[in-house]
Amino acid sequence: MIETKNHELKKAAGQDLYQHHDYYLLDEMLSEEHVLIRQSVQDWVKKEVSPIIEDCAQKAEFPKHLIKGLGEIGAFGPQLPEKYGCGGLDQIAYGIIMQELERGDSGIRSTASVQGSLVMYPIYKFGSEEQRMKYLPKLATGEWMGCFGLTEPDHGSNPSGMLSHFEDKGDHYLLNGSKMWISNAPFADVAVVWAKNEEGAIRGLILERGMEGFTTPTTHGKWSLRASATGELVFEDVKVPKENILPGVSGLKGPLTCLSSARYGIAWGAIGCALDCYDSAVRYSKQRIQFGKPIGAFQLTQKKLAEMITEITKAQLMVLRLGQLKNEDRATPAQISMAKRNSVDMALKIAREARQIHGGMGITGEYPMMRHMMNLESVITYEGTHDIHLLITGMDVTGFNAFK
Ligand code: TGC
Ligand code: FAD
Repeated sequence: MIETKNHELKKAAGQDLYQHHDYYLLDEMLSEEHVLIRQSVQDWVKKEVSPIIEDCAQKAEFPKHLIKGLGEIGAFGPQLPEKYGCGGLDQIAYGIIMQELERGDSGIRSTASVQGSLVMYPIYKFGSEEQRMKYLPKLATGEWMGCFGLTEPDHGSNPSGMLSHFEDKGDHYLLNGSKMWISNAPFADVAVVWAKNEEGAIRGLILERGMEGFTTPTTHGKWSLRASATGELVFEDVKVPKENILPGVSGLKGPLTCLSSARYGIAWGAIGCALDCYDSAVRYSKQRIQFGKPIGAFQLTQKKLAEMITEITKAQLMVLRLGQLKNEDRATPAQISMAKRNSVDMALKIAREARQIHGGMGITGEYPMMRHMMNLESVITYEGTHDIHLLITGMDVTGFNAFK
């Protein structure tokens, strides 16, 4: 009997046996459509992502062939109107899609959330109708891929100090500067770039691959998000046509509004990592025999699992309520910061605990914890670091700005 269980465990290693966990019956608060969307994205991830993702991460390769499928399942801009070829879904559906993609890998969710929240959303929210019609349908299918350039080598948490700038040359703008740590940059067809005009106001520009002076060198040597492509954006006297400026916004609130949408997606997405690690740990603890018993029968293992599902359930409740508020356009940036910070921190802790439950096997690519854990080190840093989000909450509750 004991031998049989350890044998079954070896057979299970490397397979995606994931099942959703809903301890507080939150599905009763979702629509049938939400549950169907979750199942269909989960099925797609099991079929297309799980079999290849470990290998891609080990080789530090972005699985570019998945882009078409991501477009087909509606992962690019699902929350934007159907008129532009997008999904026309609500914010909870958007969150569920991000959760299921990130359950597969944070890099896959990154690709989708950059495309939907950081490239398509600013074009939709701040763009002209011509810009929307030109870019959104192609971005929705994945025919064109986009990236979002805010961070610079010397300005990460403090983007208002950015140095990238452009001058008005009459019939075009002349852009100079650089961006760093840009997801999707190495293969993006389109870049939404934030830079200062001659008056120092931050504006959004749409750049296209092939513009003279615009290059996108790849960032190598990452230990995290290895299945996602990261790069720089370099602008050396790039002539940007005047019709490529986003007319609807000026100032830092432009990029920060986009970040609010992407951070909301991450708040759901990181729960996907936590669910995957918990799911694997529960199964392993029932099957792995030591001292003549499944390790799940020991109190210390149960403490780990009980705390994991408690924290997951709390985070699930938080993002569901946040989704309701977002559907009503009542979610504040500070509420979104709290959820992003909480979900990612929770997921990182769970990845570590779940890794321990798997013992030595936990460090191998047969199980997903190490990959999630490494990925989450980026997720806890990008879109506002853990401490920046704490300071946003601190400012919201006290009224004092502790950033500067
Ligand atoms: P501050 O004076 O506070 O704000 C400037 C203006 O922006 C408004 N605002 C927001 N609007 C919408 N959403 C938000 N979340 C907003 N936060 C602030 C604010 O009301 C103000 O408006 P107005 O009308 O008065 O001008 O700006 P600050 O310079 O003091 O900075 C504040 C701080 C530190 C919170 C902000 O800069 C920040 O969030 N820093 C973190 C930077 C960050 O998150 N970078 C992310 C780069 S993109 C990325 O990481 C993508 S990874 C994608 C992936 O692969 O998934
Ligand atoms: P810094 O801002 O230098 O921060 C370093 C440390 O100082 C952090 O711990 C921070 O919390 C702390 N700190 C900073 N200011 C304060 C303060 N006032 N009080 C207390 N502590 C403070 N950016 C984009 O624009 N587009 C992208 O697509 C993108 N993708 C990314 C992908 C990856 C894999 C990574 C790692 C990053 C990506 N980023 C992207 C950049 C990301 O948003 C930044 O790394 C992040 O905002 C932090 O900036 P920084 O790395 O310069 O760190």
